[in-house]
Amino acid sequence: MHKDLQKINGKVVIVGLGVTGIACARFFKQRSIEVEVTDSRDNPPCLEQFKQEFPSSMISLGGFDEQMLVSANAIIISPGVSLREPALMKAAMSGVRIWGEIEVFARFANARVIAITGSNGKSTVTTLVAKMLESSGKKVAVGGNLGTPAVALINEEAPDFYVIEVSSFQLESTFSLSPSSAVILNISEDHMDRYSSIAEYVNAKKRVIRGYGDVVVNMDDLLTRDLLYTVEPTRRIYTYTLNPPQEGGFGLRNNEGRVWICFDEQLIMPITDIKIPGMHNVSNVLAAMALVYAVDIGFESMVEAVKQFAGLDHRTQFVAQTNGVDWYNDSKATNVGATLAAVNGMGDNLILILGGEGKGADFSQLKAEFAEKVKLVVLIGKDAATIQQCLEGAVEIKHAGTMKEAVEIANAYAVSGDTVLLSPACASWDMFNGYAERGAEFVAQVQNVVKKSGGEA
Ligand code: UMA
Ligand code: ADP
Repeated sequence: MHKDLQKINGKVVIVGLGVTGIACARFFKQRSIEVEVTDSRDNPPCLEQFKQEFPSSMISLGGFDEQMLVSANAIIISPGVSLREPALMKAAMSGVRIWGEIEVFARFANARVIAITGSNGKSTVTTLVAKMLESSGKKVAVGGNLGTPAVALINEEAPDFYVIEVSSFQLESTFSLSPSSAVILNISEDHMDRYSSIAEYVNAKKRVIRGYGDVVVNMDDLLTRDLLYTVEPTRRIYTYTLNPPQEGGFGLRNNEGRVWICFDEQLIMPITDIKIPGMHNVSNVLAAMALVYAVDIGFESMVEAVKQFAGLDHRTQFVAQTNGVDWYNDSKATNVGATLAAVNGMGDNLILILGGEGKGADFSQLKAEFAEKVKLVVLIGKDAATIQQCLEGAVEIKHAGTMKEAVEIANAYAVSGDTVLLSPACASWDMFNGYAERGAEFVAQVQNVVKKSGGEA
């Protein structure tokens, strides 16, 4: 028996019955460990599925069951649940070990791990890294915050690499992860409804580079650049920057009128061969290259993967053109930093659909950029009034109650040469079941406009 299962030797309580909770339950069931679950919600998303698969397991809903938690041999928490929950703190005080799902993954992973965190770009870089490895013939298991819980990737038949996207929520309760290569892509304010300060958020992110592996450092972000001076000198560091590279690092150089991705002095590929738009995506490509270079993959496979990668849905994704107006879906922009990057990567004459659940962010950071490039902001969602206060005076603002209304307002306002961009800078939970549903609704409404106008999707 695995040494960690021996340690648990009894009942595991899973906290949260979303996709992580049910994946953890399956993981322990396959290893003949009994599970119970508790969730603060009355009707968590995977409840019916869980009842079917675990008919004899205890389920306690509508609050965290303190009795269940203190009597556990181990508690596995979902990322949406903070370690600060009083019932969890009580269990911890009475000596029950509490692991996050990524901690379970770290203890059972049977291959090298590449781990990616950051405020923005995680899913893009995670996917690119997986594609680069696959293009070099490696067997890859990819998941984490991206969608498939990391524990669900663990299989007896080991891949060559696990490539996992990890969020600050997941990292808070991770102790043993020691990736072969890891990166914090960037840090900008996010999840301020969960953290008491940006420092606390940064500390959670920094847990990704614990251990002994190689560290990839973004030199263009003040908060990540700092890692150069804090990582143990025995570890290898690979840097990347949108400026000329540091010695032994990745960067950009001008060559015969074109900008090239370079490693040291070596020209790797011109940035015009990258299909995903904006300089933030060039930065993402550099990060992916550095992560993969650290595990000894050659440039040829990297370049091939980058050239073919057209980007993920809901990330500055082109949707349609109607009467000279371009429509883009950037529903995955769930914080201010992501929206700033998207706006930066676009031309002028923007009409922006913005808003949702603001997570306590400071939206006045958008003011200067919007004043320069945005003609109209259409606000949606719960925190529209707060956002309006922050943007007042910088840009014209209209309000919409639904996505349909927002698209109609944008369409009525737009003229040929304009771009309409859904890039909300907010979470979507107040109106939708996640960013993908929000993006799909936007696309459906744009398609209605296309039909009416006889344009092209
Ligand atoms: N919740 C409760 N009570 C509970 C448990 C959860 O109210 O007892 C709430 C949480 O506060 C949260 C929601 O339910 O609002 C979902 O939380 P969860 O822990 O059940 O989430 P899962 O369904 O397991 O999905 C999680 C990640 N979700 C979160 O971190 C909120 C998914 O990332 C991830 O894809 C999945 O695990 C697999 O790893 C989503 C996300 O929004 C995409 N991540 C945040 C982000 O990217 O910014 C961090
Ligand atoms: P994450 O998984 O961290 O949310 P994604 O790759 O899904 O990141 O991209 C989410 C959004 O963040 C995109 O729609 C884009 O607007 C923005 N973005 C992507 N990469 C970066 C980056 N390197 N810096 C800033 N913003 C970015």
